[in-house]
Amino acid sequence: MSDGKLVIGNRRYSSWSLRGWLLVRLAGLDVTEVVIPLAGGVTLAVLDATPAGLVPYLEHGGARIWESLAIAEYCAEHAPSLWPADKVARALARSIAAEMHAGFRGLRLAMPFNACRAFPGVGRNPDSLADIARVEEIWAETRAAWGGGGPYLFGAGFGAADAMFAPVVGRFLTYEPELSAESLAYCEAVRTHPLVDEWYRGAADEPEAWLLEKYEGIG
Ligand SMILES: N[C@@H](CCC(=O)N[C@@H](CS)C(=O)NCC(=O)O)C(=O)O
Repeated sequence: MSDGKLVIGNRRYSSWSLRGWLLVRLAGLDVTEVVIPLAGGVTLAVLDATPAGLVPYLEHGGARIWESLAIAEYCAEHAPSLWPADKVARALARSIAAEMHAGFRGLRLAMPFNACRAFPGVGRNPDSLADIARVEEIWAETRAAWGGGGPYLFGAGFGAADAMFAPVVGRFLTYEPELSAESLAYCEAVRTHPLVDEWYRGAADEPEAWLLEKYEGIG
């Protein structure tokens, strides 16, 4: 018997669920996964299953946790290495994770997450391009300061900050905006991480009945 449940949206579309799922898996929490196909707006089954009407939602050992950053903090209580050990690096990791959580609306709106499609060149507008430039700045500065020991933002370990940016990598792979060689290398490192790859394989296996024209008829 598991210690709780993780409610997520379907893998093809649910960028926030990818964050929560990665965090829970990285922390090694033993939970039953409940996957709800998203309706592309308000999903009644999500409203029924979660306190805030949003996925991801985690119940574990008597705790109820929603909002991706809160899930990150809860998971880090079980796996402290999700955040960097150095206090200064940890402050930066939390700052960029929070910036990701709170912002980048232009990017989200113009380039909706779709783990199974390629829409190269679509979605470029001043807002999305400004967000992409900021993401690249964050990645470059973080890796320059802390990433020397490996391919991820803070080096060798895929941590909470990487989990927060994983769906952005997914968007970049789908919409193929122009990126620096360094950003492309980071995208490759994230995409080939075994857990991210597991998510993508799961997305490819989802039933056709879950496809939404809203996210498939782009471009
Ligand atoms: N701020 C929330 C955002 C979660 C969110 O917007 N999730 C979307 C799916 S990716 C959702 O549940 N939308 C409602 C729906 O599709 O019914 C978090 O950090 O977890």
